[in-house]
Amino acid sequence: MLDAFSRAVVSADSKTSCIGGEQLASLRNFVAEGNKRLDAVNAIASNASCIVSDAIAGMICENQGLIQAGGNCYPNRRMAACLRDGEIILRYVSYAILSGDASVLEDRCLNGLKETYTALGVPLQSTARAVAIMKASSVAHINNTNTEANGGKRFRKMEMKDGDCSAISSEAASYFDRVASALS
Ligand SMILES: CCC1=C(C)/C(=C/C2=NC(=C\c3[nH]c(/C=C4\NC(=O)[C@H](C)[C@H]4CC)c(C)c3CCC(=O)O)/C(CCC(=O)O)=C2C)NC1=O
Repeated sequence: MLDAFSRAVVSADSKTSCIGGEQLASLRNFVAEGNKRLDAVNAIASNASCIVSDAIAGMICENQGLIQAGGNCYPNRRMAACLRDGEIILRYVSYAILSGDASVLEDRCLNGLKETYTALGVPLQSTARAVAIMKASSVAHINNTNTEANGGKRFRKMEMKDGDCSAISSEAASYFDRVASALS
């Protein structure tokens, strides 16, 4: 498992070079923009159960066969496993955002997940759909653009300083995309 700093070390070592130039500039930026990263992680972690349950509910709304006999969210044991998996995936995405590196997500969550799902008959496309909804709602929480129309009764705005969050939100989006591509 690596983070932005250890990634720079590993990559420099593989070339027997010192860390400098571009790598140092990129780490300097990582530190300078660090509060945005922490706010992004907080935006997801503080709304995790809402993000997960909304995504699984949305996935089921679009495909109600999932909760009928023979569906992979039926009976309740499987529904619980699905909600738990949504939480696991979101948690690992938040670790990747915190460390600025996807390796924790890849190594500890995605490695072998497609094979496990295939063996258990967990539908990959439905999982990808739930992940896509989690991505949309997480990015909205990071950018603080979530609306009452989408949030309903549980709508809540985070206390955050206004600023340009485009870099951190597209980085976050890229980790969700990695989940989707690992399952495709
Ligand atoms: C650390 C990382 C980690 C991950 C990611 C993980 C996933 C994981 N999900 C599982 C099951 C499962 N996962 C789902 C998930 C779903 N079913 C659906 O229809 C939806 C599309 C989807 C939710 C979005 C279900 C229903 C099961 C139970 C399947 C069964 O027992 O038949 C299992 C089999 C063991 C178990 O049931 O607990 C694993 C290992 N475990 C881990 O330790």
